[in-house]
Amino acid sequence: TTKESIGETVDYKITGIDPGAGIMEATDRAINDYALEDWTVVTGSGAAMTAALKKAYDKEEPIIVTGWSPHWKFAKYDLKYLEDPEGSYGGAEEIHTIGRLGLGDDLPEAHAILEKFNWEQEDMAEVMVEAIDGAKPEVAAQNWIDKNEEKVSAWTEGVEKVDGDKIKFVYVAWDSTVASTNVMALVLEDMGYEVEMLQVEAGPMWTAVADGSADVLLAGWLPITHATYVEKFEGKFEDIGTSMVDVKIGLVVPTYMDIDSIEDLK
Ligand code: PBE
Repeated sequence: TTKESIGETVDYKITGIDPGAGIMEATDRAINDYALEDWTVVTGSGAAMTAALKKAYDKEEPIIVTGWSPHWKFAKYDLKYLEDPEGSYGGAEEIHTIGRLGLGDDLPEAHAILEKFNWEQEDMAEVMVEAIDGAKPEVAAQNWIDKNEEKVSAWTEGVEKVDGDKIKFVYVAWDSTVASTNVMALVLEDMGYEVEMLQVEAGPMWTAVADGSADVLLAGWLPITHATYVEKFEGKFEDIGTSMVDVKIGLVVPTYMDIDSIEDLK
């Protein structure tokens, strides 16, 4: 008998997430760059992806998922990124805070805080792990804030409290984005804001900030992941600041799989 190819063992399927995610566009690029025309990328959601991963992992079955860091899955499972010699997924990415035009004039205190907002991957992972272990996201976020007063006060230092000004966040149900949005919502609430958090899909998230119907999004992954959105809405938003560096997207597999590179999928 001949050894089954990796493709055969996973039915030539890559488990993706929601269609508007930048990582899905990057995965289409990878299919093209590595000539993987026999493969399909299954769309779903972040939650469906992690459910499929858990199911396969528990049985030590092969699976290939679209993955990103920071993410709690790396704390829960032994996983590895497939090497990407073609660079379909870019390299070190950054998470940018993206605001609507005029935010600095209308809500200068919030703008000042958002400008200084930056934290480490371990911080975000801590919030995410606590949430996946059963805490409500806002509880996990508040616990992190309570343990990290110095980091939070570096963002709010010198900024005066406001009296019930309204600010609206848009976010996607990606666990990493849920974590950051909950933390910043609580920080701004503590500074006197009345915060609204609206969960949407990736395209509508960028559209809402670009057309001014929302104030801010915290999940602008640049320069590659959201390049298409940045180009589409050029001149219609403000890149307020970088909240995290050295983040990453790619294809992720359990370490028990005997495969190292996207090239091995051919
Ligand atoms: N992600 C998490 C998003 C950005 C944040 C990597 C799933 C995306 O692919 O667009």
